[in-house]
Amino acid sequence: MTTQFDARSSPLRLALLCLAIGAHLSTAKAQVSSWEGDSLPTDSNWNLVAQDCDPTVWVDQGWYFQDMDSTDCPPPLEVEQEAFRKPLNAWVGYPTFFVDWLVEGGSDQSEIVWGGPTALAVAHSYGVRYTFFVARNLAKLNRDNLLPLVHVPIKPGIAHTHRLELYGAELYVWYIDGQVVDSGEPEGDLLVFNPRITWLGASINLPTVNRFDHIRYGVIPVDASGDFDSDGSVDGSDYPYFVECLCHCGDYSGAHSPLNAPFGPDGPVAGPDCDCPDVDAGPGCRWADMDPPAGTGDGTPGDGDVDCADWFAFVGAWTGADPPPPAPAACELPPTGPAVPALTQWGAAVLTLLFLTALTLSCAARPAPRNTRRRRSN
Ligand SMILES: [Ca+2]
Ligand SMILES: [Ca+2]
Ligand SMILES: [Ca+2]
Ligand SMILES: [Ca+2]
Repeated sequence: MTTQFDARSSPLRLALLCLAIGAHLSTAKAQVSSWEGDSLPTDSNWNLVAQDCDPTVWVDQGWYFQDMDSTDCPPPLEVEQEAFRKPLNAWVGYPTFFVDWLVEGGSDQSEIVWGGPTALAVAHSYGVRYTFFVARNLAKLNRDNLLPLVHVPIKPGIAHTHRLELYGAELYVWYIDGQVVDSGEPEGDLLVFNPRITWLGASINLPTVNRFDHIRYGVIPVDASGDFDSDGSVDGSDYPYFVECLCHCGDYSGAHSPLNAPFGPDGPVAGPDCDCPDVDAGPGCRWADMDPPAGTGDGTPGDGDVDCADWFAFVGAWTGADPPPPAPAACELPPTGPAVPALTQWGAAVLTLLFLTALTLSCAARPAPRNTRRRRSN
């Protein structure tokens, strides 16, 4: 499995693809599969398992759109839909697994009862499954018809990041926009008995325009590793996801994702101007929180955020054959600047010097106290 980008769409993606290819020649197999919504699903090895009533689909700036209206769809289905599937057999036996997808469902929650407007499911052949439905204003999880359904209202009009994390048969966690909305003990381990992932868009009773930014899945990366795709290397395959972590700044709608932005000629090299100190990295970016914690911590890397300190740690951990890209604009050092810790000392020294100079000037300009002048006149 490899991360996939549409190299046709921008110089950035071409540069990233070259970095990724160079990295994969020298490292282990990536354990994350990623579709970034910038190509047709069937061009990214998704198997088309259902297509009815000729849905209109297109790709625009890193999003995959589905425009569907069942009004004129013929019987017996009278539904407009398309569904895609991939096997997960390559992940059988792994202790952890995640699915991360950013989606906006285009029609209201009444469609959820009928299975639309969007759904994503991971399941194996003997009962363990997680089926998510995402409408414009509501998300639902069905793990089993014998278990309570979980309904979560969501803000309409924007896309939301959903994330399922699985830890064997011990724990499942469902996040929306970085917040836990449901968790508990699974009915069993997903990664046995022909597991697979399926997703769809559908118009059953209401017309809809759905959009998908990405669907990523695989092994949960190790915290503070810098290794998004768990291939044992920190390189160009991890870089775009690191930059995304650097830039989300708590906004999970994809509005500020550098992976979707129309990059300028300097985009792939200089990087976007992002820095989010003290903003929670979120569950999808713990791997990118790599800096030493401030103060007297226990030495565990990571202080909770992904900011410029993490960028320098990421570059420090770089193992790719090609040199790492230059720092994002927000994280550039002065041209002749020293290393990061010394920069802080240097800044403190300048501030101290400025303070002392200001103090001296202030004292020199201050008139003598009035009572002193009185005493002299006496
Ligand atoms: Ca995308
Ligand atoms: Ca990697
Ligand atoms: Ca920080
Ligand atoms: Ca950090």
